[in-house]
Amino acid sequence: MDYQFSKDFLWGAASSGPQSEGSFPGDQKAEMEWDYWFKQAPELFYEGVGPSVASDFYHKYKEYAGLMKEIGMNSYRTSIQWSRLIKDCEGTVNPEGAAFYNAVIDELLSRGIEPILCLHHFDLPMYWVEKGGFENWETVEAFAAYAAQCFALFGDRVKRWITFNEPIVITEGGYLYQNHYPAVCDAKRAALVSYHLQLASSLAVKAFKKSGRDGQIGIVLNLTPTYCREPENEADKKSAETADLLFNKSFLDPSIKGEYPKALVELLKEEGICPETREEDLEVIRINTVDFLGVNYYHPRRVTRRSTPYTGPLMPEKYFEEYTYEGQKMNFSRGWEIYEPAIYEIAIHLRDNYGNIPWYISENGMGVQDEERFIGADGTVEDDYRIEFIRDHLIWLHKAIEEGCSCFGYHLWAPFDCWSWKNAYKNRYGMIRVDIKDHCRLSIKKSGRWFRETAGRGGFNKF
Ligand code: BGP
Repeated sequence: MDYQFSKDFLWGAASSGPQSEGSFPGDQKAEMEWDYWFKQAPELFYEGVGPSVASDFYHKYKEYAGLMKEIGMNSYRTSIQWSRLIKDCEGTVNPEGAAFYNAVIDELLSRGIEPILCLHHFDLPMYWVEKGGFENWETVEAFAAYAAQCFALFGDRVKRWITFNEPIVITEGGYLYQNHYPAVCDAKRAALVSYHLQLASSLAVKAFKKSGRDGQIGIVLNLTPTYCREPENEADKKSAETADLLFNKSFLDPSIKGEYPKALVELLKEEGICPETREEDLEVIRINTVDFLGVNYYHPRRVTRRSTPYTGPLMPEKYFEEYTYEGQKMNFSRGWEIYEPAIYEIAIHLRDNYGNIPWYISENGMGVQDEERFIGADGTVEDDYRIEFIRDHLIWLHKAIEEGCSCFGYHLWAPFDCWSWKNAYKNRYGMIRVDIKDHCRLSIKKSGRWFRETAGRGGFNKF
């Protein structure tokens, strides 16, 4: 086999609670930020589709698990919805929610699929949003208590936990670029939220150790390798370094090394937005580093020095401008560049600068609009572009592993089409098609068949 991966390699895919489950009468789920935002402003969501049904994983989890097995997955990451498991600020457990997650875990395990559970995927319950969300210290403590509850309820069977999915996106989406709730633009609040998210993550790690459960706990970060246009130009290089500091190192360093990069602290101080810290909290971060890392990789970031003076509210773009790389390969549906070698560069960077921490690709994928275009005569979505996308990324990942990088798996986003926040069902990511106009009818795409064969053989040959 030209590209052979290890026997225990994770072949799987990821989704999340809010993007797959839906919420239904009688499930006792509390409202979370996306339910609320959709109710307030449905026009912001593609074709007015909100999270209420999503992919109906709540009712169809057995069918989904069966199909996931059929496409060769040996592992599946999803997230527990805090708002489904816990009813209120007092931490009251919703028995329906607990029963649902127990059933999902058992179903997956019975099919030989390892459940990897994430504790937060952009979905803060409204009872905490109303108290200031992650700007409020109480939310941080409540997150740690909720995490401890999850370890107690499900830790006998779940062996890999994730504290947060893409915490930087919570900050940038909610407090800078306004594509997540509360959709404000305020760098000082953003910095505080980031710091509190890191503390919440570190406290969850601490709670996990205290729980005495076997297993490991990690964090999922979306790493965007940053390339500048003119690497020999000092100002250009600096623009890339600053973007890297803000978007990558701000969670990578405290989560893995237990401390913030000095340059980041200095920059925040210069801007007058550095949160106040307590020595005992920094100690929590120092001690409670993660066991492993999940890397979500979709696209690189290409920057150059500013050509015009920056005006407007404080934003990361004060320090750089993004530019289009001539000849870049694009996924036009999502507007994201496709650049496979970055996956190799991430791996080498983790090997050389982060102690070669064990990690896996926790998301990588290609969202395509109007996939109906590719339905063939027998009704299958012929998504050769997705097969090519996965294969080309795996080739670079394989090279990194050959060179000693500790990557233990590859998860595609997503096993099945799921609800994508404001983009709703615009772009389809799954290896399993979900026909949302026909009661979420499910069918395996061509990529699902390819994945089954690849995972089954533990790799693939050159074409
Ligand atoms: C990641 C998120 C996922 C998922 C994916 C695809 O950043 O963790 O939740 O949605 O991106 O992106 P999008 O849904 O914006 O197309």
